[in-house]
Amino acid sequence: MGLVPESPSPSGSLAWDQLQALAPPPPDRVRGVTNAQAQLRLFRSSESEVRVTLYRDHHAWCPYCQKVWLWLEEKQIPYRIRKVTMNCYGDKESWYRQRVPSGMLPALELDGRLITESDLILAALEAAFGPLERPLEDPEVLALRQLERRLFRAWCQWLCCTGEAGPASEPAERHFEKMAVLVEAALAVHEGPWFLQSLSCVDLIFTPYLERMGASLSYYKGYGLRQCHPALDRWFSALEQRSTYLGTQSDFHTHAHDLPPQMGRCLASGTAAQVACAAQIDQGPWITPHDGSGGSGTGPAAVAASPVLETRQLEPPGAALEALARVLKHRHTLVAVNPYSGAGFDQALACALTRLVGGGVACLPPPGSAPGLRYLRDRICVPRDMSLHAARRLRQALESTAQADPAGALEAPTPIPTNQRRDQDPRRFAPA
Ligand SMILES: N[C@@H](CCC(=O)N[C@@H](CS)C(=O)NCC(=O)O)C(=O)O
Repeated sequence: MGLVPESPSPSGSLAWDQLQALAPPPPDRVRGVTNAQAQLRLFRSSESEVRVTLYRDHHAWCPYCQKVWLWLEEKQIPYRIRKVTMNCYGDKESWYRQRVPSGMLPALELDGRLITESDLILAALEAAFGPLERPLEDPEVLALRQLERRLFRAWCQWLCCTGEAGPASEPAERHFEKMAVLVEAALAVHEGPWFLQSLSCVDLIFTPYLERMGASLSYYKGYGLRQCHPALDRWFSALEQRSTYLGTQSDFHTHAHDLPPQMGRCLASGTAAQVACAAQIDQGPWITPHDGSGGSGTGPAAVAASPVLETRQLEPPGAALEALARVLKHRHTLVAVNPYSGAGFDQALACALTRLVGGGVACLPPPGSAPGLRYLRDRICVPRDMSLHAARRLRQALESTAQADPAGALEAPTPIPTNQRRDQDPRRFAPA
């Protein structure tokens, strides 16, 4: 890679200041590309022109927030962002409850007027700033919005209500299939990958749940939404070429573990295909040798071979360094919140980051550090922490370092809780 200084420490890992020197400066969150860390988005406007504040959840788990977020980004409306905790991962901020007693997200302030309910929010934004390609109340748009809700209900039914493989789950699976075929037929009405002639509000309305369907059906049912539905694959691929979508896009691992507490439960079918998909999502490999440019499932050969089609976007340059910068920013908190971070964990983390940047594959972490490394691996949250490809690089580096732990190479990590995610309480990461 040519990035790594010549002389790492005796343990084989780079020193913290050497790692810091490799980390790129943070990108322009305010005027640059869509990103999950911004608190203000100006595009080409000045701050005095901001009329909108979006209240969305800290971790970008809320699908209704993603819909509004994408709309603002596609229309390049300047706005502020205030982040709020969801019940499943922490206590709601009291200032938010004073504003929105139900605590529900998203909410939006437009010229000082508070609006809740994502559809009403989009309607208010449309009235103020004009439609995104076609009005929400256009008859073709309305019919497609209803179809989105039908697909959503079919997904909930299959994912949450029928757990057994075989006849018990077949009607729900068949019904979902039928709805997905209707969505494919709707995509075939116009030329090009989108629901209408070009990207419109309809695509943004479908995005949050189609993203979550792809992830959850792969993890809990071993079902490849994109593999089974070529028009949906084409639609996802077109989205993956937009920086707006990429800035809000999550990954399969994040959704597989953020959905159970939000949905009540997600039932795994237990088939061989499902077990294989879940294992790949949880344990990798995230980067495969098929993949010249890096990123499991991104090169054509890897996509064909993998049961998990998470993205077709090739790994962009700089993914590993993006991950490095994000870990370094929160290094001390990451160590403090990790229940396994005893003595030596800091050293293990330096070792993993050295592997991440392409140096020190011989670097051995202190004995017993594997559980802490895997705990961190399992809590990377996309896009809250970093992009999908950066997360793959980091997961891979943490896991390969854990495997080099002479005392616990095979030690299983503590399972991620399914009824709540207080392990993801954002308070300790709040800026001072
Ligand atoms: N119909 C509402 C649904 C919003 C909704 O269900 N929000 C969930 C998050 S996805 C929520 O805020 N739940 C309370 C919480 O999680 O704290 C909308 O479209 O805005």
